[in-house]
Amino acid sequence: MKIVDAKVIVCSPGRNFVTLKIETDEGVYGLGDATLNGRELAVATYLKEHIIPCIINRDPFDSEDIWHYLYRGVYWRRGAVNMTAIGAVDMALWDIKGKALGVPVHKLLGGKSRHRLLAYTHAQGKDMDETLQKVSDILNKGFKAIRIQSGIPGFEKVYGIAKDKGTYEPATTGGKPDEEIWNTEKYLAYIPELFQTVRKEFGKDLHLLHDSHHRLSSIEAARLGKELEPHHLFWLEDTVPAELQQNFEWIRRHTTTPLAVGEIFNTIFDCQHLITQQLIDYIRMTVAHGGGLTPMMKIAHLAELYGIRTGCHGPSDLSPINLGACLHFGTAINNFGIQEYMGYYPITMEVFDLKHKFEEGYFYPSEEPGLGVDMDFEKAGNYPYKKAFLPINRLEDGTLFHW
Ligand code: CS2
Ligand code: MG
Repeated sequence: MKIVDAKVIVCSPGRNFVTLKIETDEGVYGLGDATLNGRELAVATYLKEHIIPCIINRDPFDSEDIWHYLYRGVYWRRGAVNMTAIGAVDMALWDIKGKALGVPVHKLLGGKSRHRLLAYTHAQGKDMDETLQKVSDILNKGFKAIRIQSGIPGFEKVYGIAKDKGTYEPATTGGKPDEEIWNTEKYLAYIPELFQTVRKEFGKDLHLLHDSHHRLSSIEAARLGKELEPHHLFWLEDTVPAELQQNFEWIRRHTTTPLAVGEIFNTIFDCQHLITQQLIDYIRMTVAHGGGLTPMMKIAHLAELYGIRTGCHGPSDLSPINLGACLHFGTAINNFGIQEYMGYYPITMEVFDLKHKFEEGYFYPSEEPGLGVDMDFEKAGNYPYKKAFLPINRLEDGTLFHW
């Protein structure tokens, strides 16, 4: 089997998505998600100009060698744009292998380690009341795990909270990023109260998660983790910016709240120290931004040795192709923890078709050959790319801060 062509499809059904379609001489094609929110065209161009020419005529079954060719072969390793492009190629190759052999991708990765996969979604509201109402709505849909985010008194916009009644979308279209304002003290004063109220209203059985979006110092994260201990979180995510990983040692010394990190990591080297020192409980790297299924399997196996479980990033700003790949990955590995599932705009699902069944808070493994995700290329053409940026964040005095 040979790769004969590859195309990059940039479309915007509800939001921007970049898809790589790899075609073979046997008529089988594979799909990979190459979306990098707010930097879509950088990955699309990198694929078109620098990667596609290198994979033509290669055998798609040689996915391990192709991965190393693209990772080591460029000399310039790592980085979100590079790794997202490599991830899309790798995803598409596994899709081709599965389709060519007539088996779902999880069968090639190790088979079925479970018959269903726990998923969490987001409850988010502009204030406490709206957030509690969302928790109740989500529970009625059958979810067993909910990430709770709420607008903070005194702030107009906060990460994780939809601008209107609709789905949360962090990027805004237009020529330049939006700006948000932040105050950590106000946040730290409000969040424990929010979780106390949620536990009081909805009881102990529900899994609760929370994301601090990299905004705390290590000592602030330790304080939050400690104050949330009575509410037994499933995880506290992205407390500190993870460039300085010693931070996690400080947080660990002070709290038993489980920690999750990794949505912006892109290689095993970003999480190796955190895993081998057991400084985290969940690794949140996802297939698209983590360089594909090939390296993600190695990361999962490393994490397995240290009792660390996975919790792949699954926002609506990655396409259903990434979610499909994450679900095969989660089906096959022993140390699956949970899968993020924000859901998609209905218009997104006019273009993409995900075969995994979702019911009462769980995904069920798809038996479709390959990744079990398809795309209507004609419909995709009706939704052209719209320039969009993720916001930036400033403190009240104007200092540029972490978003
Ligand atoms: C978030 C994301 O899903 C999450 O946990 O942190 O919504 C993140 O902000 C976006 O994916 C950025 O594009
Ligand atoms: Mg997050």
